[in-house]
Amino acid sequence: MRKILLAMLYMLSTVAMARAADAPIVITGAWVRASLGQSGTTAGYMNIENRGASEDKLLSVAMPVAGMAHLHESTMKGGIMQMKAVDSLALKPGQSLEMKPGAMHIMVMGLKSVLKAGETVQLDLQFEHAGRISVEAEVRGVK
Ligand SMILES: [Cu+2]
Repeated sequence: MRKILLAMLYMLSTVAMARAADAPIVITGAWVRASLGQSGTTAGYMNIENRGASEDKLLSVAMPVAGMAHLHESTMKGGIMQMKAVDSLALKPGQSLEMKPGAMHIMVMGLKSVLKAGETVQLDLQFEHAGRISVEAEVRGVK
């Protein structure tokens, strides 16, 4: 099932490639988890798609309302969830990446204000070739 889905996504992105040659990197569904109490830490998620003809690389992330933001990956090791920092993220032509809880995410630290569900916050992504892309991320409550 997963393989079929991936194949379908690949076909869709190949079709879209011809139409969006001027926007090789497309970010959709960006959201950030609402603050938990006064905690200065949260996480952000999004889908990144490379519709271009060459590889691109996400080099860094930043959030104006936070002191720091890093690419992180969560993995399960012996039943324990672990997180590690990811230096950069390469996306081949036609490749999409879904960030989600328990997988790749943007670790946000040092929040300067409490993030409430329903608000939007800006996320800045720096790509090797596409340059800086800013997106509005929706703040969603903890489920
Ligand atoms: Cu993390």
